[in-house]
Amino acid sequence: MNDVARIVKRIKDEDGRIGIISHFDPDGDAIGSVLGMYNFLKKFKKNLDPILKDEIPYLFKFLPGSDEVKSSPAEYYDLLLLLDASDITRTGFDNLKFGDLVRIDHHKTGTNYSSFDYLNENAPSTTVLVLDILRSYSEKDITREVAEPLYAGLLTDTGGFRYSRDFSMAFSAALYLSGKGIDCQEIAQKIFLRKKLQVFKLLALALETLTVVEDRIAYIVLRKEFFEATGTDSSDSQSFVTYPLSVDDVAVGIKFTEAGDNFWKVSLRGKNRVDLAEIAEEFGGGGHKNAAGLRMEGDENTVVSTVLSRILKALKSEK
Ligand SMILES: [Mn+2]
Repeated sequence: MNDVARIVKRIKDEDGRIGIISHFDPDGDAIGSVLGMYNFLKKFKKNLDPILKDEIPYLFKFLPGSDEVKSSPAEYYDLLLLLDASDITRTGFDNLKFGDLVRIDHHKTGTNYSSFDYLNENAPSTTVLVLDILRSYSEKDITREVAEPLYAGLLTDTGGFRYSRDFSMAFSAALYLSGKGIDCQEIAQKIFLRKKLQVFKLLALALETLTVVEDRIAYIVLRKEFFEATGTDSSDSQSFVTYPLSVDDVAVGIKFTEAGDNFWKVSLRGKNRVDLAEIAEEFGGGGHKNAAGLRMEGDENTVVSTVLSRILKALKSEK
């Protein structure tokens, strides 16, 4: 039996409690994976919890099922489905108890748990891998409520079909999902064209920090005071790393976000020159070659210079 068939059988065989979970600070792919799986399995299972540690950003709240997501897990799950997360710690919960674990993911880094892992780092999104599972489970039950979140994950994780390791996988999944009664234009509009005015005020402050280093790296800094001044939070800046990455000739774009006292979240995006997942991993983070993240303690100057010098070193040795 291959990975997909094994996982489908394991889910079908489960009569107990099933949890569906993804990473903290959920993005479109995390939310889409959880909701796509949840809306599908609802037709077959009773004891089913979709769980996300952090609130769903308002841009994704239109997705069916988003108001049913729980912010804390039950005491025990007979079966836990971990989606778009390289490791159980990425859920943000340290009290998860479960029997078997299924991991479906496209991150390059991470822990292998069992024969119930379905991992493919070439996949454009985790929702595409979830789609493989659901197609094998029951094609006719992939209804609009299932297809819409899956498409949203694919759309956002490819940056609107701008980047992917495997475009044929991305386009064939998109073609399949578009035949399931979803309105692709409306979904794109809801996700990309509904920003609040405060988000632009935040962007304006962030862009004032835009700095280019040796013509190869560009970065922005999001300080706590920016969020306070504009009435926003870090989920409003999820897409901002595109701006430093968009600078001509720059190979790596970085966003530093102040997430606490002396605590920073660092998002790295690349143009296929260095392996950012490898660099993020050195600092306890992870991700993909061209999109990775890490967390670091220290003051702004220390964190910025530590990350910059590591990436400059990688860029120089890559030449
Ligand atoms: Mn993803």
